[in-house]
Amino acid sequence: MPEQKFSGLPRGSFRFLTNNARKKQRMNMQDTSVFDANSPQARAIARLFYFDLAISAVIFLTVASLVVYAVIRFRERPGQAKPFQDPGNPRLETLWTVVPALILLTLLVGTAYTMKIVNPPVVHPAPNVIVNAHQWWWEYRYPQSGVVTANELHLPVREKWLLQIESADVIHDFWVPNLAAKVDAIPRNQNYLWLTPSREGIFLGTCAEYCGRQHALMGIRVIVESPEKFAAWTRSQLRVPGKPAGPEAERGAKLFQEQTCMNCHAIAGTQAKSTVGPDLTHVGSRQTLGAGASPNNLEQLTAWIKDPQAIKPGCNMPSLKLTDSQARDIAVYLEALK
Ligand code: HEC
Ligand SMILES: [Cu+2]
Repeated sequence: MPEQKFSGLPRGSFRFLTNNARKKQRMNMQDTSVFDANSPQARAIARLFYFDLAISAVIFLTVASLVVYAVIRFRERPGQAKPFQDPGNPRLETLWTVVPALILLTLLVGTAYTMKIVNPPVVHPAPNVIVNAHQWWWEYRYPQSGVVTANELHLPVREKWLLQIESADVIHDFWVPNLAAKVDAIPRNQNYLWLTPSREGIFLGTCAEYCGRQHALMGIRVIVESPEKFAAWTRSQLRVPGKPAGPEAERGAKLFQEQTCMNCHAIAGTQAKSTVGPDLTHVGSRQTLGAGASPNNLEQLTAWIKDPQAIKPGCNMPSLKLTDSQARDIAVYLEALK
C-alpha cells in the first residue's frame, strides 16, 4: 500500500464532505473524495453524469429564461384586450416533439454506451472473486488461488477483474463509488461486476440496499495494491497458521475450540470449519473488525470477543459471556493470525 494520508483535506474536496475526518483517521481510512473516479468504469460513470448534467443544465436554463421572459413580456396590463388565442401551430408542435425526442435519444445512447464500458455482458463467467454478502459482512472467495477472507477485498492495480456478486440471505448491494457501479447482491442469483482499479490505495464502500439492523455498519474496504504486494498477500493468506506461540495464545486456541466459536467460524489447520461467520484464519491481518465497525487491535478484538453486541448491536454473533481473561486469551491467539 502507498503511504497513507491521514491529515489535511483530500485533493479537490470540500470540508463539509470530510467533517468526519477524525473518525476516518481513527479507522485507518484513506480520505478519498466521492468525486474521485479511480477506474475506467468509474470514470465512464462520472463522464455520463457530467454529460447528462450539462444537457439538463442547458434545458433548465432555456426553459427558465423563456418562462421569465414570457412572465415579464406578456404580463397583464390595464386596459389590454384579451391576447390572441392560437388554435395551434403545426411547425412549433413538431419542433417541440422532435427536439425532446432527440435529447432523450442522446441520453439513451450515452447511457447504453456507458453500460457497455462499465458492465459488458458476461458470457462465460470465470470470476476472479466471489463476493457473498451476509447480514452484515462480506465474504470474498478467490476461486483461482483458494483465498477466503472477509470485509477487506484486496485487488491488484490495473488488472481487469470480474467480481461475482451474490447473497447468503437477503438483498444487499455492493457499492464502492470510487471504483465501479452499484450491483445488487441477490440470494440464489449471480450478478457480475468488472473492475479495473487504476491506482493503489484504500477505497471505501458500503452496502447500498437496506438489509436490516446493521446495514449501516456493513462496510466494504477495497485495498488496491501493486501486483507484487498482491501476490505476497495471496501467499500469506494461503499459509496455514502454525502453533500458537506463548501461554496466552495457547489458552486462547484451546478456548476457541471449546467455546462455541467453532460453530460459526473457520480457522485453517484446526477443527473449526464453519462458514456462518467470517473466516478467521488471518483475522489478525485485517485493518478493521465487524465490516468496519471498529479498528482491529488487541483491545478492540478483546472487546469484540467479550461483547460483539456492544460494538455492533444486533449482529449475528452472540455475546458468549466469557470472562475478561478468556476474551483476552482468545484475542491474543486471533491477533497473531496474520
Ligand atoms: C452464532 C455464530 C457465531 C458464534 C458462536 C461466534 N461468532 Fe464470531 N462472528 C459471527 C458473525 C456472524 C460475525 C460477523 C458479524 C458482523 O460483522 O456483522 C462474527 C464476527 C467475528 C469476528 C470479527 C471478524 C471480522 O473479520 O470482522 C471475530 C474476531 C469473531 N467473530 C470471533 C469469535 C470468537 C472468538 C467466538 C467464540 C468466542 C465467536 N466469534 C463466536 C458469528 C459467530
Ligand atoms: Cu445493506
